[in-house]
Amino acid sequence: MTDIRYNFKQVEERWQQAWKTHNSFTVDEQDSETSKYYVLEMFPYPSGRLHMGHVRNYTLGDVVARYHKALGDNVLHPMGWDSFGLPAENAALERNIHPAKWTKQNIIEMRRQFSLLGLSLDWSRELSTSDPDYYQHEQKMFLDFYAADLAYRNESWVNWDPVENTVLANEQVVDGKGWRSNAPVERRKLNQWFLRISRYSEELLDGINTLDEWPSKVQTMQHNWIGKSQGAILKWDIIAHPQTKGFEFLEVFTTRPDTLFGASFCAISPQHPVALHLAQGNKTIEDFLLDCNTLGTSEAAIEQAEKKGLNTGVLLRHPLDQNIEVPLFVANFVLLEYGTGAVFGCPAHDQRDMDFALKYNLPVRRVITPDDNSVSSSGLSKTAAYVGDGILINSAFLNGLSVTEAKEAVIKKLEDSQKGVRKTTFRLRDWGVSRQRYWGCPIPVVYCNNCGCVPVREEDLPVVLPDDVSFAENGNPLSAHPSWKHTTCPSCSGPAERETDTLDTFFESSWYFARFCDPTNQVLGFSSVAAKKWLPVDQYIGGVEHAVLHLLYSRFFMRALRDCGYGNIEEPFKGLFTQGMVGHETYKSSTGEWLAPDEVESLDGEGFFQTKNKTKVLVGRSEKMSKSKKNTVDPAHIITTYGADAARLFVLSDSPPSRDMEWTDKGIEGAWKYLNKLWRLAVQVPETKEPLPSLDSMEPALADLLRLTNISIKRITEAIEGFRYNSAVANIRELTNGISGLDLTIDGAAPVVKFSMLKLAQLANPFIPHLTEEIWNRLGGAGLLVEQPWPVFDPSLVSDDLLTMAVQVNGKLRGTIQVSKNSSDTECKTKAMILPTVKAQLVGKEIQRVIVIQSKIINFIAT
Ligand code: ANZ
Ligand code: ZN
Repeated sequence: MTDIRYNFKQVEERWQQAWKTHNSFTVDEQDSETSKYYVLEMFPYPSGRLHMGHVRNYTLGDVVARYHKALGDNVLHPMGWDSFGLPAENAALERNIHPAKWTKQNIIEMRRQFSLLGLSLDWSRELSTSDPDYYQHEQKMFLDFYAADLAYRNESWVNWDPVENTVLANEQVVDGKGWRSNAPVERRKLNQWFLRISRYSEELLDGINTLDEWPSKVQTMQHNWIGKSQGAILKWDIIAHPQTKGFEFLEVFTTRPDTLFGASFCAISPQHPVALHLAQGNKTIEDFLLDCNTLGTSEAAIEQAEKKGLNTGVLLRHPLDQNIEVPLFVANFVLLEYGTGAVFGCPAHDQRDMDFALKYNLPVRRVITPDDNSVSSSGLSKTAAYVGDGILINSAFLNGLSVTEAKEAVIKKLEDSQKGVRKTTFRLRDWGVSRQRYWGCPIPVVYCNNCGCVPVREEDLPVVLPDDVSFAENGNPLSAHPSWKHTTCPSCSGPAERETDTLDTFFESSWYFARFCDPTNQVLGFSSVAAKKWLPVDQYIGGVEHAVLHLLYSRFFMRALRDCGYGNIEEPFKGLFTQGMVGHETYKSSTGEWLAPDEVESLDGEGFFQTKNKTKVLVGRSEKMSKSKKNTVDPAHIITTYGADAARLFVLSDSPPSRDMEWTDKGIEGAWKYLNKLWRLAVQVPETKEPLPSLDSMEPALADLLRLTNISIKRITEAIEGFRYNSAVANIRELTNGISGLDLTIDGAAPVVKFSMLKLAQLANPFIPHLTEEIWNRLGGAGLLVEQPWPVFDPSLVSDDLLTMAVQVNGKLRGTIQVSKNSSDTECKTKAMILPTVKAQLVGKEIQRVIVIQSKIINFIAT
């Protein structure tokens, strides 16, 4: 009885081979009949090894893809590699292996590991972003952006990561530190390429409202990141001062023009032109500016730093009152790139300004008083700003107005007297895309002494990265290369130098989903026809850490490409699902080193011990798997020990996909045990060709199983639709128990059990595709299971949805009927009329009227 042992190795290999032979997951481009469904998981960086986060992410997507295939959709489920980026360069440094070679090896290894998982991927569309076939198209896009003034070069202050030796986007600075190096970020001034994402601020903001299949937390994060603020820009005249020649006034942006009469100082950013001007010949100011520049440019860095200012000695005149003068400070919390890089401070109604005023001894002038009598304004704190709504006081012509009214009144006055204008600003900054790195897409421009910056001719694309680079020195190997950068100018044919910066790798991931729709297009990254056919991605799945990086850039990219003639797509991702992380307990030895799970063993009741020396191990709580804490579990090892189906089942069953899950030995063993149980059960199903008997003639136990089977179809379908995969798995187990609990000796059991087992195989297929395919085959199911349509339930057997209605004739109860919740009155009547007991009462009579009391009673009035 070799059948009894479930040989997952053989089974998984057999069916992976069969799917391959049948091209089961290759998209049919000719098919224009069935509706398309595009499922995509955020593509991986080819680090060389699959981790559990990958397993979870790609298994989640695989369930969606397999389910939609079964629904009859033409499913596109591709895979590729986000293969540019720093780790490859680090490998080059550490292991003396070329980034291209390292990347290639990693892709081969990861592709192998992915195929072990049995994912329903269309590998014929595979792409790798470091391949010139891929990046030549984005070089063309860059040139199109340049021509449309969507890409520009500008000298600007940047976040400089001193460890990675490169510029970081604001989005890549986390708490003032580089997102990967974790090193405090510095400020530097450099010539950089930017993409004009800010042109789309309003559109990107509005578009969020259409994304109703996105998690609301991601919508909110994007909303806040774009950060629309409505207010005014106002002019403060600079009172003549020996050091301010050439500067007549200062413009400040405010969202609270209503508080203008409470202003007690103005402050400018350390990089503001007035600050730079004042620093010339003033050592104190100069030193202060230098000190401020050690801070990154990101808002987070600035927010967290201690607030510091320096009084410049310059005085400014209030825009609406000649008699008020306030001091001008340089302050480290004023951002150069936001608003005008200058603010007025109103300590009474802004906490930051209040702290600043207390520190530098500036007046606090209250101009708003709460309008509800519960808080008397005299009782307000002397150190806490009042930021609530209220009525204006101490504010000349504004006195007595509400905050909203005052805002309008001030803006009108400012506009009339030409001291200010209404203004909407956005927090969203243009996207700096220059990186001083080798392993990225070359920016296709050259610099010529005669012509300046000149785009490379389209026919000369791609600008290919040179292979022979040295990583010996610090800095960018491209600029150190002896010959690569020397070229001729496309315009005057004189000598020119190539741009040696490469593009931020988020550039590649901003359009790869469109490339998958048209992977062999030689002319463009993708055609508008292909985009129209396949985009948007119906279901996108990935980590929430990309909420404002990749997801916002991609939304911008589609709009920018639309404006460059690439087709009419705006939103790239219709549905978004963000999955939780995979965690594991952490272990520390008695001497305080982290230990990997396979270095410890548990002794029942006595806790954990280090296998090597039997010393007690300290067990920490479950945390995201990470190399530094050694709490990782290698998927490859799990797959060789338990098989892909067990790994898939466990990551899907433990907790709702949106939440974090904890990897445990118990969990994976539980999954493995279940698979074995399912297999033993399937093997016992008697062979039969008998058709399913009718429900009325069935033994009650069989009818119950048939009902459970139908209910399971309904519940599992709904759970899959709602991304409640853990509930789906629970329902699968319930049906399994239902089948295994049946007494096979009951008369007529065989066809019912077989029917239920086949349905179970179908329902569990998206989760555990290999074993279910084997069961289907063994029980004589037709063709490949993966090609079968999704099962449908018989509504009359789904008692979940069934109600019992009383049937009366002339007010007297004559029987009951079972109807589904959504049945119409006519359906109910028809069903009631054919009840034998009702029929008997109606013989020879004429129905005068039928009274239906919804979901409760049908009463036939007959005479
Ligand atoms: C005066 C004022 C009074 C302000 C008050 C607030 C409260 P949001 O809402 O985030 O757009 N601000 C303007 N430009 C700035 C810059 N470059 N760096 C730092 N702060 C800046 O914030 C707008 C408010 O932030 C503006 O309104 C300004 O302070 C400050 F009771 O003006 B307010
Ligand atoms: Zn030239």
